[in-house]
Amino acid sequence: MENILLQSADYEPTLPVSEKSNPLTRHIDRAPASSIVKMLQACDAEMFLEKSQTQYQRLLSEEMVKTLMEVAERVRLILKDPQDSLVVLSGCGTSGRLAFFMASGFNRELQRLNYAPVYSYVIAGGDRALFSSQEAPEDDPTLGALRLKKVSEGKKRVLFVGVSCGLSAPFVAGQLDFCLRHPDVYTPVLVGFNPAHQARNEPIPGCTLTFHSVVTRMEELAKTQKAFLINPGLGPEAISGSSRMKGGSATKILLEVVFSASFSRTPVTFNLILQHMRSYEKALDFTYSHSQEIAALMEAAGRSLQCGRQVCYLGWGSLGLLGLIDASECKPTFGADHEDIRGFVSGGYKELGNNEGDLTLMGPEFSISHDDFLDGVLPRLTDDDTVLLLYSDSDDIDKVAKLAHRVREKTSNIHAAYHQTAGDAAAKQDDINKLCSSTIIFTWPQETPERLQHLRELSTKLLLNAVSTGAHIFKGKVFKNYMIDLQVTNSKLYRRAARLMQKLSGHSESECEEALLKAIYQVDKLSEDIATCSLETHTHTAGKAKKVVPLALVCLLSGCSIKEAESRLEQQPIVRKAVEACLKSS
Ligand code: F1P
Repeated sequence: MENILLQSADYEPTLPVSEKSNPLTRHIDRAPASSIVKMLQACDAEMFLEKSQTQYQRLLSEEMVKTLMEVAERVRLILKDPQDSLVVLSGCGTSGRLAFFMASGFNRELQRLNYAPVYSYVIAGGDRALFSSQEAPEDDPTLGALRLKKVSEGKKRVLFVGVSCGLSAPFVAGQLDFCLRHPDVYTPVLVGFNPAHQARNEPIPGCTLTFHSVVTRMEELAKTQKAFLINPGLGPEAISGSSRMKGGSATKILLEVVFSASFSRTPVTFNLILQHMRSYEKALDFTYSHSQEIAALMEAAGRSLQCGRQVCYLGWGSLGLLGLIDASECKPTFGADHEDIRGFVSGGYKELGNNEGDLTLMGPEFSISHDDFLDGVLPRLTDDDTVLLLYSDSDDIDKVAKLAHRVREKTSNIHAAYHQTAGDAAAKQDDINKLCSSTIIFTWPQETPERLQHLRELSTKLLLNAVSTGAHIFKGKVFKNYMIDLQVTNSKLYRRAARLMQKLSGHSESECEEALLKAIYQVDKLSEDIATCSLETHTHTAGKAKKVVPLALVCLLSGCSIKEAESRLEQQPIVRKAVEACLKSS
């Protein structure tokens, strides 16, 4: 029943699906770990609901599968002419990170099959946004178009895949518009998870576009296959608006299905696509069949965050990269510090092959190799920190064991998620097991190596999303199913924060925005100057402040000054409890 309710137009009618709150997770903030995992499983399972149960296109809808087949055929054409053609993947935040993840993964796969690489990526904010939160460039459509133009200079045929889960990022709207204005070279593909009419219609400063107007033009061209829309409904996220979760997973599933089909030796058929999608559904069920172990890991990570300590993911290959991605998302989503959850990948930048190369000198957030971990983090580790190894039977087990030994000397709070194939269990892996206080062993059925890798990656993504989300719930960074300490660093996040304040406080839109601005600028009275500043200035200033939304809420609900709200939040660092206390007494 709730599944149907949450898809229906009259549930939170003014919000697009991607911003709605999910009835399944209404009480996730008070749930024990085992129930949190169950709720996440139920939410993720919604991705694969059939259309008959909802009113929108779904991942497995006939129309969707047909569109994927058509796009795969377009990619096939590009593979035949690598000299003059290109596939560009682009997005902001998680969507941009996954663009990089898939572009580099598929180029590697093409090289292995003796094809020339044809994939490029563009992420808003450049490579520094791969591992750190850079939300502001998301608002700039001109920058998006410029970056696309630059990366595809001189190409005669470009398939552009723009990902914006909420059909909302101006950066991507600018790129799609650029494609529509140069149809001789560019064919645009839009990936997102709202029906087209829910695309964001907010005017973008300095330009005449809205995301919605671009989507409307694309819909027209889609009729003649000059543009493609891949926008199935997935149901609302477990944490409202947290598109890194289902949005990110579905982006990965859809694009992998398309790109894999494009270079399969057999013709792309409806059933081939459908079967491939179903294999991800099975991978999801299989991952959550380890729900008890996932819950235990979530608890361990939560304990570390609660006592102000750290969670470190130490991964190999693409699983390590997923660790980096998961960790980097915690800052905008939960107002986390970059030290709270950190990812490290074996080989660091050498392994990644990102556009801008080694970024280590940009600051501590950009130290991402295991060596960086050994130098900078290991010496300070204690039993209060949680370390999670992410590896598989295709990695160098000796190296994993060596690192595990070093970590074990400093902390017993070491865990592992290990992927193996049925019948291929590695004996040496037992030694690592003995060093770890828990190991989740995922034993996969035999599959082709590349498909197996994709499924293991999805599984790892789900696991990490669960661990980091659950740990932040325990730290009090979620209220009901809302991110209560989100960063307010771009227009989408600003609007989300203002809406959340209205919902929780019952105050008017203008009162909430006033409180939000006071918290951003750290003042008790708004000057004329501040009130007339642009949204861009507000979001830029918000990037320098901490706990903006909790501060604004405490002030609004209790009528106290910013200083007093700060001291209340210091006395009660569990933001959820501080806000609850105000709600009770207001
Ligand atoms: C892009 C994005 C998210 C991020 C944050 C801000 O969203 O950067 O990835 O987690 O919520 O927005 P979208 O354009 O894919 O909807």
